[in-house]
Amino acid sequence: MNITTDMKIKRIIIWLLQIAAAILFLSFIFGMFLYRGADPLFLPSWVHWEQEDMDLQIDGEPIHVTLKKRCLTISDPQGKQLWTAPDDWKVSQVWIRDIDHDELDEVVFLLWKKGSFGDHKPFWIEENDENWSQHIFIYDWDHERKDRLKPLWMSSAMGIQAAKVQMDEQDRLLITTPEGKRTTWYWESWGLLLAD
Ligand SMILES: [Ca+2]
Repeated sequence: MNITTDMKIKRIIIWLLQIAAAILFLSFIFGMFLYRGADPLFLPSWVHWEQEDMDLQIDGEPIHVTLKKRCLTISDPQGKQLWTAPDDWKVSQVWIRDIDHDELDEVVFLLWKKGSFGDHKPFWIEENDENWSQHIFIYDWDHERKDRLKPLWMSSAMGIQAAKVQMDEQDRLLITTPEGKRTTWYWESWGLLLAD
């Protein structure tokens, strides 16, 4: 083996090592991207993502509700943040409505999150899964709390795909699937039930 051939082999080895390092680096970045839940690439294209920017009152308290870039935030009229959804919750729609008919409005939203269950998974489930799924979360408004939101009802993974949800005049949820099938859900004592 002469000196020229030897140098060529060294160059090829260095070149291959550089490619391997680049692949490792990109895999690491991609893994971090997935882990942090900055997932928009992987959620279905049929999801209807709404943007909201509204001033309103809930239980007599003026608030500002913002839904931007899949993040839900509730602030006071001066702009001080009262509550914001965790980074890994991707909120697609929000309503301030009296869904349980107790004459007080709740904060209701449709979101995507990892894991079929929230913090309160059934005792027979040992480990939450890592799949993205849709959920409906409902919070009471509580003036005593600094963040104002008191969890009322957090659904586990919805059994149906909700491309878009509308709230009717009776505060029922009309859920439309990507195929266009619509079902009606209403509050009954403890949770949402499917209407006949
Ligand atoms: Ca209510």
